[in-house]
Amino acid sequence: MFNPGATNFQGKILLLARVEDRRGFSHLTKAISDDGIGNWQIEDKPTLEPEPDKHPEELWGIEDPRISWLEELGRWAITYTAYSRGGPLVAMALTDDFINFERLGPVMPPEDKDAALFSRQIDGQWVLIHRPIVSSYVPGAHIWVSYSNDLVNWSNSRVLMHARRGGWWDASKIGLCAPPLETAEGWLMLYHGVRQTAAGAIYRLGLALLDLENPLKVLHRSDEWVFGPTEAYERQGDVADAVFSGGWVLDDKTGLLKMYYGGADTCIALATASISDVLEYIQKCPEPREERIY
Ligand code: BMA
Repeated sequence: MFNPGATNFQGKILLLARVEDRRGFSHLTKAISDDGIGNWQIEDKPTLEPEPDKHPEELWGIEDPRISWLEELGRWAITYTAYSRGGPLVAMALTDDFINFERLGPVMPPEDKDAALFSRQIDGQWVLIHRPIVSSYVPGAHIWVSYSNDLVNWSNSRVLMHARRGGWWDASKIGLCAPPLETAEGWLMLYHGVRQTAAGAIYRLGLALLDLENPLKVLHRSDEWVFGPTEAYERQGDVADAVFSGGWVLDDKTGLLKMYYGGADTCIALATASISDVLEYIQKCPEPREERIY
């Protein structure tokens, strides 16, 4: 089990975990805990399974969910990677109860993943963050946004944030982690950056802060990674040296941010931070400057 999405649900914390079966295909299984720390009730059957007969794009499984509570709809949206014959793509499902799911099907063609919705409409439109692999003409994999009126048809796609190049920790490939978190200071964005080394890739996490009314405006971006593999369960496993988060949950009363993440594509772990510390940190980070990127 690894790479879960996370949300508040009926006063508890619900994770939708990626479970990889022995064929190598993934499905999603929910786990619920009162405090989000211990006593997880893990469903003994898959909660959301690939349905390749009805949804051919789910042929080789469904992976890496992100969960967004959509204020205007009063429902949760789950964006996940469907592993199709043509490569990974972004699919979406809606739910009221995490028992029944309304699948909307593919919303982005392959190759595309690491998608999540902003929790409310901006200027009357839904906004999706995603990470297409665009073309061999443009090096690197960058974070994009697209806009929609109906959650199905997406357009007006543009780059939100570029992967850096050269020696940076987030050179060549970046992607959204947990859905952006709305704060008074802006949308807090957690993303992963991939560094290719002689020994393989290292997946680490960084932060950015986006303007509340124009999320294309990146106010601050961390130059340094803020979370990386250090513990044995993050350094050793199916994929070494990978921390990969798909969900975080803020306790409004205490200000404690709980970040759930996959360790080495093998286990699920939890890290916490105080939201005020995180916001203080990101506001001290520089504004992104393109000349520093290229
Ligand atoms: C990414 C995704 C994640 C995975 C990570 C590290 O590309 O496929 O599911 O956790 O690689 O292997």
